[in-house]
Amino acid sequence: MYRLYHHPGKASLVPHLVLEELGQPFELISLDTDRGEHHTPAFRALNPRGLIPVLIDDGQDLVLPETAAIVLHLVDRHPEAGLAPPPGSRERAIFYRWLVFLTNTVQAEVLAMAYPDRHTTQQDEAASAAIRAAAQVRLGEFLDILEGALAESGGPYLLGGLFSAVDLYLLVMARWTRGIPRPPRDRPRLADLLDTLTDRAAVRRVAEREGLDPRLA
Ligand SMILES: N[C@@H](CCC(=O)N[C@@H](CS)C(=O)NCC(=O)O)C(=O)O
Repeated sequence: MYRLYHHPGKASLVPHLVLEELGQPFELISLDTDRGEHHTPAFRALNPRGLIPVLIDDGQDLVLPETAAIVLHLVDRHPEAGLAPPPGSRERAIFYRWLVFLTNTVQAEVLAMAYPDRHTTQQDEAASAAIRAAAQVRLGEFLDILEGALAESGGPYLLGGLFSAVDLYLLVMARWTRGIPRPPRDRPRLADLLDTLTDRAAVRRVAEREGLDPRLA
């Protein structure tokens, strides 16, 4: 049995989508981040950084923070679901490329945009606004790279004809960047992919469970 610490719309949305697509039984444990429930000693014992998500895999006596690590663990535990190409294959290498790009480049930049005060020692609004604006420019460039990847793969997915967990990661990053000056849907291939993903029954169920707009991004 899996248990996922989550808060609607946060990074936990990625493994929530993966678990639903896998069709595996899981339990959601909601943390109210507005009330600081992710900073309790009990939760920090699971993740010293006090960040969501954390996955508990009872079957393996495993406590696993970090979104990308959780995604990799889940797709490897359930290879029959085909949410990632087989390890060692050329396609798996491309899967790694986009997973790492999404987590350590796109997601990191979104955090700079969302929490600019954590990226400067100058606690004034002008410094935060400058950091936010620069992050939005870079995010626009990253979305262009993803649009190019869809052109190169032939689409509709990042791995061409193969739907995989990196598309679900991309969906959440697109959701988080939907408010920037040049949002993901300004790019035709990304717009088509987002429509394809939000049409999926599992994605709709997750959006409803988290109380999110079914369009998500
Ligand atoms: N590298 C971590 C980052 C996780 C993260 O930033 N989680 C955010 C939610 S999107 C969080 O828990 N924020 C609470 C806070 O910063 O106080 C991962 O990918 O799991």
